[in-house]
Amino acid sequence: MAVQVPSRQLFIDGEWREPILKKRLPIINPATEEIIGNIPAATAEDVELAVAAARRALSRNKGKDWATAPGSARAKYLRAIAAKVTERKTELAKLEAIDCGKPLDEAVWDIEDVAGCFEYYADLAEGLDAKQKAPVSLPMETFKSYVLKEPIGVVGLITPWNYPLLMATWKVAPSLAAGCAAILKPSELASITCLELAEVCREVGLPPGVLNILTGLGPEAGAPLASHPDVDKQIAFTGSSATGSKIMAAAAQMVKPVSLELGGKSPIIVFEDVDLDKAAEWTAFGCFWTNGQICSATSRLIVHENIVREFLDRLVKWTKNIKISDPFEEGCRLGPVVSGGQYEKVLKFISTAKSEGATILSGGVRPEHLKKGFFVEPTIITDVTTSMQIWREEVFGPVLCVKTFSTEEEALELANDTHYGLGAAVISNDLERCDRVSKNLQAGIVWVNCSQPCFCQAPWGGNKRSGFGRELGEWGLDNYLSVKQVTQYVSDEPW
Ligand code: TXE
Repeated sequence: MAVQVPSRQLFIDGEWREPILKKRLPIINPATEEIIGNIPAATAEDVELAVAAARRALSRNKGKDWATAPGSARAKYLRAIAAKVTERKTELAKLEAIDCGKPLDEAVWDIEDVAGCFEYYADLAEGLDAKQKAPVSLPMETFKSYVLKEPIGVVGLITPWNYPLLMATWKVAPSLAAGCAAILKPSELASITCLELAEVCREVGLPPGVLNILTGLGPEAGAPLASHPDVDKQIAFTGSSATGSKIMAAAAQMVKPVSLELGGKSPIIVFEDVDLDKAAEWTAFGCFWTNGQICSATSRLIVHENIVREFLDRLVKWTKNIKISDPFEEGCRLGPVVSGGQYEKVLKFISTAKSEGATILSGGVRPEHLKKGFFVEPTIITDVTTSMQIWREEVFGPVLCVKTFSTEEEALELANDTHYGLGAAVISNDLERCDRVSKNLQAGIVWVNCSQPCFCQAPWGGNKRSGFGRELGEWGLDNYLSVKQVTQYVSDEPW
């Protein structure tokens, strides 16, 4: 399918600007391995311009700036962005699909979620006005106290490639709703739709400098943003634990807040009382959706020993029916992984699992009918021990590893046997047991009788090495607000 990739520049201070060093990076279609365009590559000099523009956006017009305007005024822009995104939905979905390899239908849902998220934070921006000056009850009548919620200021946002526009939106929408000015640095592996978001912002007349978008490499564009002294929140980040740790170290030098949404190795526990077909479907969905390139993918299956054989039979059958193809083909359910690097990484995980003694029950290779592109068959690995790399480390690919259990305690022990703590799923018809297990799972998100559904109203984020801070819902807005206490002495008596 012909998709025209627009040629764009960096978006700084409401305008398109060529990167100062004039560098550009190729865009590779992961389904064909062909170069289909290029993106501008920002460096520290461009970061300087963007941070200065964001600062100006917060101090324009003597107090009538973005930050101090009523939330309802900002909400109008967020709604206008949502409307434009909806208007351009099909085109944006095609650009997303060709850039990161996700099936076109899925990309359409992502873009719908993008519009929904801007709408949702428009509502919260409006609600913010009524929440100002919330009284605090004090133990002494001689004092009166209230709380102001104020935007943190200039914020840096660094995002990954698996849901390029949606992950950016999870940060852009609440930060703008809060009254912050933002600099977004999307992943160099999938930036096209974020640059289109810039065009959308230009078209709706978002005040200059409120959102700046700098594409480019992590060390060249992301690192200078993460260490810039004029950024107040440094950084809202989604990505790998290794990069998250570097960002946190840079922020620590300046004592700046960060929120980190990092990797995961999330478990899915399947008890013996389940409907096997339904449980197999959720298990497959939980691990192979978006090719397992989801931070919360439930990639460790912990299944009751009494049903393991029958369950795996159905799961393998299920995965064999998944259509793997170019994302634009009718009925495609799995496209390629995002890049050559990611493809090599996934295959290496599989070969290491084999060499450590695990069994590749199905998949593990490139599908025979696809000679080009970064395609990997959905892979199920058994005979896994808890010391193997495949059990411990995030693959970020369509790879499920399996262990069995006999008691609930054992299942929980296995589920919590990880440095990560992002998602977890439990499948059972016994809802009391589901409640009990949910309480004992060490994760920021627990799914019962499902895996991966995500709503912009509910908090999202992890514990342990999966990071901290919560995105989405009101928690997402709080990420970009600081709380000010105002306390007044209201007595005539001398203090
Ligand atoms: O991640 P990075 P990559 C995991 C997944 C994947 C691995 C590597 O396992 O295989 O990470 O992917 C920017 N200072 N996840 O290399 O490096 C980078 O440009 C500032 C899980 O893509 O973390 C991009 O915009 N920024 C994850 C963003 O960080 C830097 C999603 C993420 O890239 C930087 C993605 C630096 N020094 C990958 N170096 C999830 N949790 O969803 C890089 N970046």
